[in-house]
Amino acid sequence: MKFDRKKYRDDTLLKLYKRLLEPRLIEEKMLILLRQGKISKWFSGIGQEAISVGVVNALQADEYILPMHRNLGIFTGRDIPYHRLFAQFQGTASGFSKGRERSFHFGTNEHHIVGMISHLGPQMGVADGIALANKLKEEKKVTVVFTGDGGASEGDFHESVNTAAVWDLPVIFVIENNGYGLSTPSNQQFRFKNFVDKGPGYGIEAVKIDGNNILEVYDTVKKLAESIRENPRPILLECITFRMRGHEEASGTKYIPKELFEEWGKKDPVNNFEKYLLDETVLTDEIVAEFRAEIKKKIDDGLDIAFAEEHIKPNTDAEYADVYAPFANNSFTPATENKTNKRFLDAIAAGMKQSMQKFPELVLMGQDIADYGGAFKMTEGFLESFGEGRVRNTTLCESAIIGIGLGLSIGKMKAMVEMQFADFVTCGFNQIINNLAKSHWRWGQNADVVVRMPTGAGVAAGPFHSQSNEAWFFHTPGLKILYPAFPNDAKGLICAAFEDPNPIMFFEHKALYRSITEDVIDDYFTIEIGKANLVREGSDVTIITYGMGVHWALEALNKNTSISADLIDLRTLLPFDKEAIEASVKKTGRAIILHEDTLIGGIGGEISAYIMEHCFEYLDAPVKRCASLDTAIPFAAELEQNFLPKGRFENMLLELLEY
Ligand SMILES: Cc1ncc(C[n+]2csc(CCOP(=O)(O)OP(=O)(O)O)c2C)c(N)n1
Repeated sequence: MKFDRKKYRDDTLLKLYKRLLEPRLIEEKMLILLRQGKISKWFSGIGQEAISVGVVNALQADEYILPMHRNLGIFTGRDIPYHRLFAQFQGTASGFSKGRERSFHFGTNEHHIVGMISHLGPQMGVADGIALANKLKEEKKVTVVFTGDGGASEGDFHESVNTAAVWDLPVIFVIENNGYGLSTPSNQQFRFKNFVDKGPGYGIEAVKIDGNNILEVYDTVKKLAESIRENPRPILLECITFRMRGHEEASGTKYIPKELFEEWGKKDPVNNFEKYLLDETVLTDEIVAEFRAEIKKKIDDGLDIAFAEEHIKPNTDAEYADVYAPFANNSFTPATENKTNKRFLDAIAAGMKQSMQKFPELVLMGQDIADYGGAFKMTEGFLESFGEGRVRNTTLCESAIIGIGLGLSIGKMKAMVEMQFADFVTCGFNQIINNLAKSHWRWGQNADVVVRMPTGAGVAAGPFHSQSNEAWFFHTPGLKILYPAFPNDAKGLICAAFEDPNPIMFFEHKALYRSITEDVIDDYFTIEIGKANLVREGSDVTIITYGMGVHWALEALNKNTSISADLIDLRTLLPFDKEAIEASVKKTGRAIILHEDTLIGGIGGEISAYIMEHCFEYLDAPVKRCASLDTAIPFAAELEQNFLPKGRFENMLLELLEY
């Protein structure tokens, strides 16, 4: 291995050497502890350390790094106290995730590190978001994100690199090409020869280096970072390396030819650099011994502290307390009661506009939302008012864009992501369910993202432009779901959504956009999240519904004026207003839940169960559910009407009253 020290001084070389020893010595200790049964699992980065160590030392301390499972050197390089790292590995309290997460799956803003989620690829979208925040604030910072050669097969790689390319985001995508993804060799993973070949395909620069050569990594990243800070753009950095141990310790290495270990053993990043420095007389045997002893002592001291720490005592209240980031949820009362008659769509747009004025850190993202004004023209005129930095036309990359939302939060900004149709959220599902929803609970990072979801049927648009998919999110702790039925509520709730620092799925029924109007408060105001609205008051039955269901129920009640019903518009589905439901059902003794979504696994099931458990003694009849057929949504208008519950609701309501 050839080292070129360029103009780097001795102390720089010595520092790099010492930094390189840290992950190696920690890992050697971990392997012993693993054999002794003192730790449970270990993903080894032995043989690949020069990449992490080169990268972290080439960056400024406040530049974010998003490492993967073999990048211990990033964590040591940011001077995380060893005992905290070890506590994290052991799942004890002085780690970074209150025992909720494993080894490297945590972030720490104090150290400007965002750890991975198991799914690997989503990390890259988050890096784009941090880079976007830096770029919008003109902070001249670079963000570095890691992926393996296997993880780079994921769609997230494409989406994130492509979006970074189009938006000139200051990100270095480091690909640690170690030839394997678990047991799968590269030739079963991809056909191209080098990742650098992908650079021109995305219209960006790409650089390939020897990942085992610490000086090459350090020097390359230093130069790239300097250049990117001045001239923001993404760069692919392919680091050729090899994993000297199994995917994780239990999985062995039988599937890798022995010769490869021999060949790469000779290219060991630590031994080679050590030899080079000894030859150059930068290093002496005494210094080697001194560094090793010092690090070993640090390791032993850290382990003593971490192992002495008590196991976490479960406290259910504490577990629940972190599901959401704290939010006062106070309603903002409007300055005046002045109102203007507005359509549903215009009410939301008005709320968004006032939120953009209130929060200069709020960024809107979505396909065609800029010049074109969005598929439904929700953001018409926004570009002119707020500029292309904050009103962003996105690539057709839902996953990357939602990941960018989380990255913006890490960069202390706020995001709105418009799904062109709620149906397309499937392509960003992973980011919502696993990243946005869980990151506060996992390591205290909120995801200040509102995902707007134009939803619902009734417009004969077929199976992929009409779905009601709120129930998919209802089952995910950490999300909030808002679903207004009236223009004024829509405005108050969209403003509340931007106030709330948590990830919010905001459902807007497309068929309501232009079909209903209401007097909407002109000034900025919010409606409390989690509070239902009693739209009609009665005594014989409780109708619980939301969205279009509220209008169907009103139609049925207007037709059957003799029915005395409480009509509850939930407005917030998660967390739903249990008190309002309980109070009403205890009064009426009968309940029917109506929703446009399909029946099985729908929100009605949960509400019904809640009523059974909490109001059983008050019920005079079984709780009914009225929902769409359990099929996909058909295209032909007649079939669609048959699918929807509207035509069945009145009968079910009458049956319930007669029970
Ligand atoms: C979406 C997803 N699919 C599968 C896995 C299981 N898995 C974990 S690591 C891994 C291999 C990753 O290979 P690579 O990205 O090359 O990184 P390396 O482990 O070689 O460092 C696989 C298949 C996963 N974590 N996430």
